[in-house]
Amino acid sequence: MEKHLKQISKFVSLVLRHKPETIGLQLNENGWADVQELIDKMNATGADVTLELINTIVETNDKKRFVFNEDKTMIRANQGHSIDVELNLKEVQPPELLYHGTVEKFVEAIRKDGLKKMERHHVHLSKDMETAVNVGSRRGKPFILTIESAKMYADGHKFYLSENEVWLTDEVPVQYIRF
Ligand code: HQG
Repeated sequence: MEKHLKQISKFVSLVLRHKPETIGLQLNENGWADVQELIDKMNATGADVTLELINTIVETNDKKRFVFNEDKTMIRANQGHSIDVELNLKEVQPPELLYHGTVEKFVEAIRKDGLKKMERHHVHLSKDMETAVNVGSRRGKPFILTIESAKMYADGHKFYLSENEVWLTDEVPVQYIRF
């Protein structure tokens, strides 16, 4: 069951953040999908998805990746999209420092160009180092960068906080990064 949950959660992530077309689903401009349509279209590809399972995924997902609208007829990913959706993220003042977990092999390029958003909409940062360690560990031995976010903000860079507490910004120029 646990394994099935994780597998479906990854599939939902793929569909709601990156490739809705794999199941012939259309998201609206704000990234929302109709819950029943999502279920039906996933099942049409041979998956085994129920409303109960989707509820469990939304409620128990370790990073709160997904959220329902008020009447629970629509679902979307909180962040992490590579497709073009308008999330209307709220702009907020960041704490003094934020963290980014990466790996050694990217450090030289980051020293040169700063942090770039790459395939995603934003550069992802966290307020605690532990999260950054986890993010970096996805790719190998984590290398943690400390970001002088208060200084960036004072210099006019915008920050957004997603509903699941991921700090987002367009880029981090190298002068704000402590290696
Ligand atoms: C690196 C997961 C070379 C950057 C995680 C990262 C997170 C550069 C990679 C969320 C660079 C992009 C985001 C530059 C940045 N040159 N490499 N100039 N600038 N990079 O996956 O932050 O499971 O797009 O360090 O937990 O790793 O999807 O970003 O290593 O929260 O919910 O380029 O994704 O969440 O990789 O991860 P990603 P990320 P989910």
